[in-house]
Amino acid sequence: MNYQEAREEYKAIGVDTEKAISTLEKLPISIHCWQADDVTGFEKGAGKLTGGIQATGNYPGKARNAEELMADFKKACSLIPGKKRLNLHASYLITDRKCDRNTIEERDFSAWVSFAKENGLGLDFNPTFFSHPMVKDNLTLSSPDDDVRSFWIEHAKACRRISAYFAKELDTYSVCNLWIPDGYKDTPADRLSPRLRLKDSLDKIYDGKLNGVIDCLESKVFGIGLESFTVGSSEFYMGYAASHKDIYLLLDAGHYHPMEYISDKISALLCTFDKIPLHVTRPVRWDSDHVVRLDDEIKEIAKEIVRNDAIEKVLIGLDYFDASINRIAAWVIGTRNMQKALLIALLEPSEKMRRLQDESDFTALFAISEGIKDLPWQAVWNEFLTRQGLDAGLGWYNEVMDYEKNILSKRND
Ligand code: RNT
Ligand code: ZN
Repeated sequence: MNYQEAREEYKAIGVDTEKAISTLEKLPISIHCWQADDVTGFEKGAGKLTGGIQATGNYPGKARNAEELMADFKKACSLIPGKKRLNLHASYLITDRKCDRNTIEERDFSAWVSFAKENGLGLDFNPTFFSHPMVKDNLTLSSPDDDVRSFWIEHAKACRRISAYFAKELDTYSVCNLWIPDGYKDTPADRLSPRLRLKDSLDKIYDGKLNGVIDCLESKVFGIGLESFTVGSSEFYMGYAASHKDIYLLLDAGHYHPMEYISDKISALLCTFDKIPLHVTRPVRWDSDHVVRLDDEIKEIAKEIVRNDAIEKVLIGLDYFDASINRIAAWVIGTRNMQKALLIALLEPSEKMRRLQDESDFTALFAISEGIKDLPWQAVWNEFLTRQGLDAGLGWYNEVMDYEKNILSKRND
């Protein structure tokens, strides 16, 4: 089916495909830098990934330095339609200076700012509380050791300043997301003290609003080696965020119990928060960070964003790291799937469906919600790609394979 025919079909149910396309064009997706190198980063001696997370697989061609990562990211972006942002981790600093996590500065990220300017990207940021010797016994901001806690408080504060620098330089907000691995392998004797120490650390970190920075806290349910207790649980951070102005809760789709979905949490948080940052990922049995598929939950997340008029409030970031497939393909497929889900949501007659719910006409609602699955959203997607200068179909894949052959396969670790 061609686009004009699809447009007519949607018009018949009261949906304007042109409006959907123009909304999708402007909707930014924050793409995570860490898919390119399995969360390794550029620090001297970087290697083993710790903190209860794991990238599995050894597909050849991972980025070994900033130059390679930037080239890979540009390649991926050339195959991804729409508006993009770049999500960095503190461990991806680019500097010759001798510094540690507690002494990083804006200048250690100036190369990223130039890159972002050249490529029209906003930058988001994450302090890195893992893969470092100052993570003692899997603890950072909740450690009983004052030196450990102070070190990581200084790190988080430095990261907030760097985030503010990104916002100022690039004239757009910068999400500064804090996630710590802290927890215990076995049932702890004391759950409260670590949480009170974390609270105290956060109070020291968030000692004033910084222009352009969207501060948020990412909760988790468990990590590898930390199966019994996580200090920064959902309730802990929700309470903290709710009682502190300008601090938000970030929802990672992999950080809840297997039958618990973040799609349902979006509307709940919209009642009290004006922003909801996301880490969209795909958990398979656990927080496995598989590449996002166009599955039911991603579609549901997108519907919740679109139906609730929350496009400006929900800040979509991706967070997955599959080392078993071509990493550029992983970026392209996962980001496009997020965008496809958003398009499918934008093509719903949501006003009408809401009305049917209020009128208790559940038969009509069911008929429509199932019926729209037969409508040709793919034709609208293809039109969107064409307008973005991209081909429909698997042309992108051939380009990635050429890049693998000519560039990635020449990288020998
Ligand atoms: C870990 C969190 C966290 C990381 C990234 C690398 O479980 O999801 O967001 O994945 O910061
Ligand atoms: Zn995450």
